[in-house]
Amino acid sequence: MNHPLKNTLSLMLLSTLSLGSAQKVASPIPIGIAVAQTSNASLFGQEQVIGARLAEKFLNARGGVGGTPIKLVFQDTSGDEAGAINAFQNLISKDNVVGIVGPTLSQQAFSADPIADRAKVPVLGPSNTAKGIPQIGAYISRVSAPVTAIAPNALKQALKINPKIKKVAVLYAQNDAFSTSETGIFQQTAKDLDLNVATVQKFQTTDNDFTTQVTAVLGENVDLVIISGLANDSGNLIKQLRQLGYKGLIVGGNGLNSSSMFPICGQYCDGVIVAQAYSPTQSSAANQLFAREYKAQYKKDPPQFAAQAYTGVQVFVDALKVLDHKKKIADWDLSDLRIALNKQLLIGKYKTPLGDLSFDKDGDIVQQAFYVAQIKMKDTKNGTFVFLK
Ligand code: LEU
Repeated sequence: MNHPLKNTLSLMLLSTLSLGSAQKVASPIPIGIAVAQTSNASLFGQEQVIGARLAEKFLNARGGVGGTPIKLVFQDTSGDEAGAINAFQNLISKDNVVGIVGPTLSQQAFSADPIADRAKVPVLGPSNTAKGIPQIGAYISRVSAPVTAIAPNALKQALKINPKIKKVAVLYAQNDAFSTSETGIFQQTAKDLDLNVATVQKFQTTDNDFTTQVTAVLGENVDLVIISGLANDSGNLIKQLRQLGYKGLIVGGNGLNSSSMFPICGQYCDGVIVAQAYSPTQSSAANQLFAREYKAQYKKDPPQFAAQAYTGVQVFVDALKVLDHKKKIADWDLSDLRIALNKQLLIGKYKTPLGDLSFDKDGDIVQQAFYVAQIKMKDTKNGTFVFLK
């Protein structure tokens, strides 16, 4: 067992493995997509997969990176931290991706992003909106504008629709990092707007029965309800609020920004106000192309999470193109490229479906325009987000 040759062999093997620095970049160029393809979070992840795939198709049809195509490598994060960590590890060490678009939830990002950061692999969050995401590390940026930029818009719009609103109820999922971050902004904005926050109710993203919370809300006679949660929980909460008699306006956060919620709350989704970081009518040439392609394939307007995932892939490709001019991507050492890619993406300017964008020094998105939409249900399963602003 302890044959000297065996030790020599394992030493050789070890040094080959640690020669990660000798690894070249594969062709086609692998870009990791780590989003929720299963679990409740897949209600959002499905839209992200579609957006990323459209970017791959569209950008490769236009020459990829200096003639070399990109190839998306998908690793399902599922909906929890362990799933995201596992997906990130596979993408970094097994699939040798140049960078990662993901994960779906901020709750997952706080666990998985540090792994990529330590490995010096650039991450673009496609939907993480909690405070503090880009501050996780130098390799972490995002194309999803934070709660601070988004959430207040929905409240202001609700006050335009009903200027008489005085008393509000706030509900949030206390086991979710983004929901707790977002509710902080909602509550602060409500106070800034001189609204009276009559009650704050907590729930879990895994809850199905909201009788306790709804009873408390109804007891306060509020004229606005503000919800921060994910799609399944929020959908059920809205339904129960309406069924038990709540008649006022409802503002929903980023987790209510998906038509996947419609079959859950059905006709009761009607009228819910949700702020948006993307509009299908955004006038940039990049968006005209994206929206047209999406519509041709799916017969409806593209949703925000698809547009943001598309944007994440595009930012990587645009930054890779700049580096490719300096030295063909295939000639780069993988770890060197990852480091250079991170630097390049942070200094670039991008023309995307979200409009013109760049990044601040932390890696947070600098975006020009935001919007607000209201849900309009056609029947018990189908509806649309109608843009108010
Ligand atoms: N914005 C959420 C978050 O940061 C995710 C989104 C898919 C609802 O967790």
